[in-house]
Amino acid sequence: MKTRTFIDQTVAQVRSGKGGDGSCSFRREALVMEGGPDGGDGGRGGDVVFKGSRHVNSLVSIYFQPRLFAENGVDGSGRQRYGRRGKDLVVPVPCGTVVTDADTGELLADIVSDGQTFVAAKGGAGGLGNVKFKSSVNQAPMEHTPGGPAEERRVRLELKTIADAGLLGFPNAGKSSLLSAVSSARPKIASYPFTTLNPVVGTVEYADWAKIRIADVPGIIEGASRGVGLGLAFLKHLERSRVLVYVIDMAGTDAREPWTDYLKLRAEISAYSEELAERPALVLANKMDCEAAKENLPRFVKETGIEPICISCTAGNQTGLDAFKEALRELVKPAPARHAELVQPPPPLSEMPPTDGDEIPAEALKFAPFLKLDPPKRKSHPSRGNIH
Ligand SMILES: Nc1nc2c(ncn2[C@@H]2O[C@H](COP(=O)(O)OP(=O)(O)OP(=O)(O)O)[C@@H](O)[C@H]2O)c(=O)[nH]1
Ligand SMILES: [Mg+2]
Repeated sequence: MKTRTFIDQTVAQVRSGKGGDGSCSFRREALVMEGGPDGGDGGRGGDVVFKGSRHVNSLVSIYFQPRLFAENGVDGSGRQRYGRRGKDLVVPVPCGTVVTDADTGELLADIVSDGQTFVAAKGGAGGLGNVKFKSSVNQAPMEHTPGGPAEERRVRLELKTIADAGLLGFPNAGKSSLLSAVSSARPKIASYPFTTLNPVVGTVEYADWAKIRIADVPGIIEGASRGVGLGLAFLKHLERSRVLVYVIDMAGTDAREPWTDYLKLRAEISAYSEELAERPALVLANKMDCEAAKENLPRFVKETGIEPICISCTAGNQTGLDAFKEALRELVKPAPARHAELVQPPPPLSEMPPTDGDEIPAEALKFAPFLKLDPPKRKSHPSRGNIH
């Protein structure tokens, strides 16, 4: 049986653990008269926690196991035995997961980074045993409290991939070929439509360690906004992208016309979201190694009024990819990684502030943070009134 391995939205039922009840008990022992209260507290119930993880890229595990229940706290018991607290249920989710209340639609959390946590259901507090109520005027208390109730709700989880730029185009336009040419991602490439069925993210790296994440999503065809082909549901993965990259098959494979491809693409994106269609965009003319592409290019410019960046992604015949990377960088403008600053050589000794004698000037100390030159702490002395 073929199972689904990529799920980008699902509904889960979360339930935290109930707190354990406090105990009401009295010490009973041979030869011990009126031993007094000794009922311990209950343990608190476990939380259900969603935790962002870069090792997870889909919500498939929650899809197949949507009931997420944490452990209850254990009741307290006699001899002041406290109940064990219930274990938290920590559920890893991909970075980019949006958590909403499935019943009210309220936005609860947007988990975007690795290690970020969100407590979806808080465990009940542990109850108090009767030992907590003893006092000089109440030496045999019968009071004890029950554990706090569990929290339960239905949450909707939706993955919105985090990428700076998104590739858009008809099936077979060469989106996956482009991603594998400019990044180390290896999406499946083949000459039949809808090869890519799930979003794939690759990272383009620049000489100064700046990085841009690009998402490749399934191809779009005319009528996608009405559900034709794979529809437009996967466009939610581009909602966080700052730049859209239209990849046009300039060779017109499958008897298509590049200029109508572009206009249809724009119309489908506008039907999905006007705001998305307005975002900054780059237009790429792919397959420029083909003769047909060279013939189609002037007509494309005339029909659309757009000068595309001409590229070719086939191995051994790659052209225009550097121009694309630079244009993309200009639009996204990522800051270089801090690593670049760290490899800067230290200033030459001649530029260091001068030192003379025993005194080290304050500016020179900035270059030697490893020297702990704070004045020694004064020792306490009984004559100063310290209590020992
Ligand atoms: N001649 C030529 N062929 C290309 C070029 N880029 C991609 N192709 C071919 O076009 C076909 C489709 O490429 P893909 O990268 O799978 O296209 P895609 O846009 O990802 O297609 P889907 O995933 O189906 O939407 C493959 O056979 C590629 O070898 C190019 O620059 N020149
Ligand atoms: Mg593809």
